[in-house]
Amino acid sequence: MPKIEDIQLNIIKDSKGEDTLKAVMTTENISACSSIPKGKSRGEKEAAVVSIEKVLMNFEKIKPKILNQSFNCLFDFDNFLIDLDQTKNKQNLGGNLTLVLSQTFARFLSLYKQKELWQTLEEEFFILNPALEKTLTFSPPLFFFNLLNGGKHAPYGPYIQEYLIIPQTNSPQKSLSLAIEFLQNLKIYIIQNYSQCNFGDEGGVLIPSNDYEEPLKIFKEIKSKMNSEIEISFGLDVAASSFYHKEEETYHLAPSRTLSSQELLETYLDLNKKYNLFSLEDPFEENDFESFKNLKQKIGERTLIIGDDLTVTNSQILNQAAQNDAISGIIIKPTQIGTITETLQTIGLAHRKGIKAIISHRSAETTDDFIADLAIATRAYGLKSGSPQNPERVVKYKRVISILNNK
Ligand code: 2PG
Ligand code: MG
Repeated sequence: MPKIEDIQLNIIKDSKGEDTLKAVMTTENISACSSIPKGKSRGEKEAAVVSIEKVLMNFEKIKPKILNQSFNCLFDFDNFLIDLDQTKNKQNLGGNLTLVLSQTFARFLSLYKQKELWQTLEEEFFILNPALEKTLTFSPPLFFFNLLNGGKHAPYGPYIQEYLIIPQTNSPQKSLSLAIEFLQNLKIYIIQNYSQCNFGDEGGVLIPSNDYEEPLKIFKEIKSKMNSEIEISFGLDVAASSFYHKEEETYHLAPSRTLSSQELLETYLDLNKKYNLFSLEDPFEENDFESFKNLKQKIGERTLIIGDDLTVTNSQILNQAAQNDAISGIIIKPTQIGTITETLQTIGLAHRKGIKAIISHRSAETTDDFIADLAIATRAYGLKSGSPQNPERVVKYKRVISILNNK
């Protein structure tokens, strides 16, 4: 391996207009760069995000140490960072600093080996999870499109954070085209019914109503008019921690609806009867494994019960969730854990436990398409990257399509 001759850390703007990190690693003939996103609805146990000022100071301290070393693989590089940090949640260096370096090193390695990023990640993934190489088969990831934004991602609207469509096709190209058509119809519907159409953080439309069922009614109407040959399923990312009242142990689902977890569970069963939900992400607050389990048992196997804030891409917490039989799917966000190696370990564990991994963007994104390569490399079940309205979201779907066209 060549030594990294220089690393630059730059501050760029994300899709919310806020500061985020971009790193560039160079040698004589290689220049690799990568940038990282940021979440608004963050799980309590996620890797720490430290301030940009502190990141810059930390970076100046560790940069000479990195430049002094030679790393044979991503695993070596990430372990070097983990050792330097010495905390469980990367609070010394900052998970944002470790991740931007880890991601950029993965690109650096690919360029050095003259391979595609997904090939390098695949190699690392199977080194970490050797038994999976023989058992995992490849099929393209399903796309999860968030077309209507609520909760923390919207200035007004329902308290549920994301209303998604999931086209049931193994053609990513057809899936994207269908989502674009659906979104177009949705915009027309919103303009006709609410006179103007605004958008939330992930490029989904907004509605001026707190009614949590309204978006599903609208989706159902649009779906029936489209009459598509490909089944269009619906999903929710409830992000229930964002409207959970700890002291009262209740959920404030809408202005006049405060529910116990049992009542919330029944609400989901009712919605499922009407809308045949394909997936329910974070249906309860992030420490309530028990309610996840109850829902999973009652709702039946057809609906994926997905952990995000619950599991925060952490293999130990995933283990706990699996032991509790709390989930059938897991959201994977590298920012939640702070290195790509640990991300690959968590995805490997998910595969071994029979839990479907869905690789995900964050609400404040950049145009980096790293997660598309990650999804292909790890044989992920799905990719969740918001609405095809915004370039920073579309670029990830398109990267999957382009990888598969050239594979
Ligand atoms: C989520 C994500 C992405 P955030 O909850 O799944 O959609 O949101 O990045 O704000 O955590
Ligand atoms: Mg989520």
